[in-house]
Formats: sequence, structure tokens, C-alpha cells
Amino acid sequence: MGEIRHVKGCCPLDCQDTCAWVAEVEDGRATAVRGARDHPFTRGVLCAKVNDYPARTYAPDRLLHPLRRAGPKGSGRFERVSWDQAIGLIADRFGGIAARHGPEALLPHRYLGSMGVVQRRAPMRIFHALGASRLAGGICSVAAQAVAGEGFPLGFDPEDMAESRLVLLWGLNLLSTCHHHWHFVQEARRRHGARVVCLDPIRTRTARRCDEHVPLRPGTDAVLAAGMARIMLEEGLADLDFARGACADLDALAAEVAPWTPGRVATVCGIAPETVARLAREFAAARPAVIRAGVGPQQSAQGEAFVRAVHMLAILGGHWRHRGGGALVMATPGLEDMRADRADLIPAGAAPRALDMARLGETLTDPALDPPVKGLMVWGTNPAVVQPDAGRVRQGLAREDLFTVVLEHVLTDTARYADVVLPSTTQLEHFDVLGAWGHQYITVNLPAIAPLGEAKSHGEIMRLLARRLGLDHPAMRESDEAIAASALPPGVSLEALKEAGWVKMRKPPPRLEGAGLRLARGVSLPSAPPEGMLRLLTPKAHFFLNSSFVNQPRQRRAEGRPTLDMAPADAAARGLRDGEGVRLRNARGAIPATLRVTDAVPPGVVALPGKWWSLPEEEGAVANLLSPSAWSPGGQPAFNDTFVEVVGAGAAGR
Ligand SMILES: Nc1nc2c(c(=O)[nH]1)N[C@H]1C(S)=C(S)[C@@H](COP(=O)(O)OP(=O)(O)OC[C@H]3O[C@@H](n4cnc5c(=O)[nH]c(N)nc54)[C@H](O)[C@@H]3O)O[C@H]1N2
Ligand SMILES: Nc1nc2c(c(=O)[nH]1)N[C@H]1C(S)=C(S)[C@@H](COP(=O)(O)OP(=O)(O)OC[C@H]3O[C@@H](n4cnc5c(=O)[nH]c(N)nc54)[C@H](O)[C@@H]3O)O[C@H]1N2
Ligand code: SF4
Ligand SMILES: [Mo]
Repeated sequence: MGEIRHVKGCCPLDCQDTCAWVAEVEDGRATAVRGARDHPFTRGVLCAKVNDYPARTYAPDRLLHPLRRAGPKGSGRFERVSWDQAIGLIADRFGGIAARHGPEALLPHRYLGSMGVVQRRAPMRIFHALGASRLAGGICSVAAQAVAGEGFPLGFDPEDMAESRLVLLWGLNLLSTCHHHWHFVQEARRRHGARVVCLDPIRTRTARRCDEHVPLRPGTDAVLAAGMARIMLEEGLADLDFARGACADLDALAAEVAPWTPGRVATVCGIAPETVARLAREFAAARPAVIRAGVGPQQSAQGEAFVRAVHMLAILGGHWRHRGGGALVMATPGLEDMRADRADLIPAGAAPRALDMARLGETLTDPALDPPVKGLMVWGTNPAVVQPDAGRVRQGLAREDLFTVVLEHVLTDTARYADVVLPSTTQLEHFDVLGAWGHQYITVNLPAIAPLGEAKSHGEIMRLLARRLGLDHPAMRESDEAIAASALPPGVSLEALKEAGWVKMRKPPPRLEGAGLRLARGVSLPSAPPEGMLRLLTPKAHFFLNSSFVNQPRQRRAEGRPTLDMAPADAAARGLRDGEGVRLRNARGAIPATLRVTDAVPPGVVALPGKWWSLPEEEGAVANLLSPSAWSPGGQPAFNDTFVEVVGAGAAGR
């Protein structure tokens, strides 16, 4: 037995908590990762997805060398090639496409599979230097970003939640998706006897642990908020001084919420009128209250209305005056990681078009796009599963005239469509620096082990490809550490970060006086399902991180089969029984699931947690094969505006 080394690192995944971990290494092999005990947020534990992360690194289906397609696109048939061959092929094809169609015919497509500066950003330098199409938008919290653009603050230090007297967990399944926040909620209970209320159509794991669950209908959050605001204004419970200081349209707001009586709100939201009034009074009385808002309710046509609504309530209540009060949608430490993309490398005079990443299906299938996208590189995301209207994405990826490169750890549904697959290192094998979107720490990740097989970091892939493409800017030769360091804010040195493991960027709570915010924006209502159809929600699965870990045996066993939750009345109306196989279908496609009849979802709504892969086919519940090409006004995919029929698995037809 060799000596055990302990290496500081952090979880790379797209999650609010960005946990600091300590990797244990014995004889060059990573044996465990454990939450860093002295980290004030992580507090020594990881989560049910990640606590065996070495199993991901050493997984038998891990990609360990470059592959070239050897069968039809999507078939998953590949042959092994050397790095030299793979890089040569990519450089030839990308170079040829740029020469023939112009560099805008190349498109980078990346997301947050790893939130690391190097893994997320380094390859972008190639595309900028070539003058390729730029990538805009997102598929997660675009509504929040849009509302932030209007001046709304979105958040504060979540550790301050411990000072709250009332916590509304609004559209957030915190115990599955970011459980480290729970500690601060519990602190508020212990210290101040805070009450905790969960507002979610589904009785989630989190809802069960709160003092109260308000099962409002999806997309009706702004209506409930309007009803609460009306009562606060009518009964003189609003903090008018604060509200006048922060917003420019208080009178318009009063007029807008006036029609939303508790009775009308109750009808629209599917809750009791007394609940509306009681919530409003409790919310106004707490000093302070916090609304910790999630991502789920942002993913519909009402996304921005939801984010504005929680701010509106927090402002009317004056909660921002107090530590631990206000609306908390996200928190960041202010890592300046966009800088690491090096947009300054875009050739002088070029102004490449920006394509919305949330419309990848449209981009790849639009016959009018000029130039068409002919070369695509995908990393840190699995668009064939996670994008809206994923069938259209697959149709685009299947184009014979499209040359697709996918950087991955495993052969995902997307990677199966690639012409070239490049094996990326996992977090145990590379250096990186991470920001966060649920707290205010910047965290370092030191490599714990050497890369397995022929896997390479995205910094290394960038350097190899740049050399072959003849891109000779110093930025193309920067080391991974230098790339990461380029994102650090003033006052934070890489050396100090490596020594400490993390640094908290304490930011003062946002000041709203004089912000001139506009709160009255029209209360919009969700569209009703077409006759006979149900609204499909696809919340996060407890044991998966989006579509990651679906292929890992331990997590898959724990999550079980793709399961559709349906209210007893909806099941009875369809003659469906608990435990039977069903198909969800609409004009775009059909997917299988096992039915669970439960009162944990309201009538009219069904829920299929998890982003499953296409294989094995009998469990290929890729919900986005059913979601529409539809977005919120700000551009967030409206995943929750999916309507489906549910029929027995044996039913005729698709
Ligand atoms: N275990 C696990 N953790 C994760 C992830 C994962 O996949 N699995 N993904 C990570 C990522 S990328 C993200 S963005 C976060 C997301 O974190 P969360 O926002 O907590 O997760 P979601 O499941 O998207 O949505 C939360 C809840 O919103 C509810 N909801 C849906 N529509 C509405 C609505 O209209 N109104 C209200 N009030 N509620 C609604 C859903 O029922 C769901 O329970 O989690 C991160 N952490
Ligand atoms: N219907 C529906 N659709 C949704 C959602 C929903 O709730 N319902 N949620 C949306 C949300 S909130 C989000 S954030 C997106 C998430 O969508 P994605 O960002 O696509 O997230 P994942 O599915 O986890 O896929 C990340 C991929 O990156 C890979 N990866 C991880 N680390 C690395 C690395 O270092 N290098 C490389 N090359 N690859 C790496 C993983 O293996 C994985 O395949 O999905 C969105 N889509
Ligand atoms: S997925 Fe989130 S909670 Fe789990 S270890 Fe990673 S950062 Fe922590
Ligand atoms: Mo997300």
C-alpha cells in the first residue's frame, strides 16, 4: 500500500453549489473524493451524484482515445485514430470549410458540462481567431439573465439566509439540486424559528421537508405574486418608502395587481384563497423574508414574469433592507471568466454573426441560413438530449454535409453523431479554476492523477489544433494555468488560490435605492393544454446531473426507470394503472415511461424527472423529443410548455 496523497479540487458540474473536494490518491490512482471539511459552504459532504466521482473517471465506457466515424451518423460506429490523425482531419475540414464558405460556416457549441475556465473556455480561442460564428444565449437561466439586464439584482450571499425569518423556496427542489443551501435554511429555523414554505406544483423531496407546501399550477407564479402584492398594498403592509426608492412605477404596479383578488388568484393557481392572503401577511410581517427562487419556473413562456415577480414581492416587503432578506435567484463570486474566451482574437474588421445556442436545431436545419453551418464543435453539453425540440437537433446533426467534432468523456447521444470524437480529461486529471452560480467562492482544482489513456485537457486540445491550423498568437500557446489565471478578478492571485483552495469574494448586498426598476410588466397566464393533453414537467433527477451519470450503473440503479408521475384523476380518465408501461406522445414524437399514479402532482400536470439517453430503447425517455421549438421572451427554452397525450404502451399508433 502506498502513501495516500490528498489533492485539493472541486466538483466541475453545472450546479449551484460548486463543492470543494479533496481527492485521495494512492499509487497514482484516485480512490475517493470527499467534501472539503473546512469549506464553509460544502461542509464536508458532496452529493448523491458525485460522491463516487472516481467511478466516472475509471468507467469502463470512458472515452480514452480519439475516434473517427465508421458508420452512418448516429449509429455510434467508430474506429480508433491517433491524435495526430484526428487533429489533422479536423484542421483540414475546418480549414477547407472556412476557405470555401467563410469562417462563419464554423460554429462552436458549448455549455456547462464542466464549469471550469479551461474546460469551458479554452477551445473558444480557436473559433474567435478564425472569425467563426459566435455563440449567444443559453438553455438554463436565460430568464434570470434577461431580468438582470433590466437592473434587478438576482441575489446576495446565500449564507445570509441563516438570518431570514421566513424562507420561501419558490420553484426550487433544493434537497436534490443544491442541498448545501439547506444548511443555511436550517440555521434560520434554529436561530430564528423561521418558517419554510415550498411553492412548487410537485410535492418534491424538498416540499416534504418544509413547513408548508403550496402546490400552485405551473406558470402561475406571477399571478400568485400579484395577489399577494394586492393584499400587501390594500392592507398597508407594504414597505412603501423602500418600494418607492427602488422602483419607478409603484402606481402602475398597484393598478396592475388590483384585479387579482384572492378568489381569482386561487382559481388560476389552483390553491385556496386563504393561502394567498395568509402568505401575503406572513411575508410582509417577516423581518426579513427571503425568496430563494429556482430555475424550473424560468423554463416557460412565463420565465421572466416569474423572476420579476419574486423581486417585486421582495421589494414591496422591504426585505432587501435586512441581512438575509430579498430575492435570491443566483449568486456568483465575480470570476471574470469570459475574458478567457479571448474575443479580442476575432480578426480586426470582422464582425461574426452570433447564433443563439438554444436554437441549435433551427440553426442546423434552416435552409435560408447564409452561410449554412458546415463545421461544428461541441463540448460540455449533450444537445441531442438537452435542447428543446431535440428531434430537430438530431435531424441537423445527421446532415451528411455537416462536419461535427465532439469532445466528451463518454459516447453520449450527441457524440454518436460526430465525425470525430476527442477524449477529454475529467476533473481528477486536469488543472482548472471555477466560479459558481449559487455562492461567492472561487475554487481551484489541482490535477490529482495523470490523464487516463490519451485523454487531454481542453487547453491541450486548443494548443494542438491551433498549431495545426497555423494560428500563431501567444494566446494559443498559453498553459492551462495561464488560461485559468486570465479569469481571476483583481486582487486574487493564482498562487494564493492554489495554496488556499478557494477564496470568498465578499460582495456587499445590492443597493436598490434609486434603482428605478420597473415592476409592472403585465401579468401573463400560461396557455391551457389542448383538449385531452397534459402539461409535461421535466424536473431534475436526484441521481443525475442533467444527462450526466445516466450511463453510470450506480446512479442509474438508484434513479430507477424513467417514471411518469400522474394524478389519480388523470390516470382514471385514461384507464391507466399505477406501474404500467405508457407512452407519452405529441406531434413531434413519442417516448416510453413507467406510470406512477400519485397525488404528488396536480391534475393536468405530469412529471418525468431526468434527462434520459436514447439507449437502451425501452428506457429511452428523451423528453426533449417532445418539447417545442418555443422560448420565453428573453430566449429561455420553454421546456415546461410541452403538452403530451399519455396512452398505454400497447396502444395503437406511434
Ligand atoms: N440532482 C440534480 N441536481 C442538479 C441538476 C440535476 O440535473 N440533478 N441540475 C443542475 C442544474 S443545471 C440546474 S439549472 C439546477 C436546477 O435546480 P432547480 O431549479 O431546483 O431544479 P428544477 O428541477 O429545474 O426545478 C425546480 C422545481 O421547479 C418546479 N417548477 C416547474 N415549473 C414551475 C412553475 O411554473 N412554478 C413553480 N413555482 N415551480 C415550478 C419543478 O416542479 C421543480 O421541482 O440544479 C442543478 N443541480
Ligand atoms: N426538458 C428539459 N430540458 C432541459 C432541462 C430541463 O429541466 N428539462 N434543463 C436545462 C438545463 S437547466 C440545463 S443547464 C441543460 C444542461 O444541459 P447540458 O449542459 O448538456 O448538461 P449535461 O446533460 O450534463 O451534459 C453535459 C455533458 O458534458 C460532458 N462533460 C462534462 N465535463 C466535461 C469536460 O470536461 N469536457 C467535455 N468535453 N465534456 C464534459 C458530460 O459528459 C455531459 O455529456 O439542459 C437543459 N435542458
Ligand atoms: S453536483 Fe453540486 S452538490 Fe454535487 S458535488 Fe457537484 S457541486 Fe456539489
Ligand atoms: Mo441548468
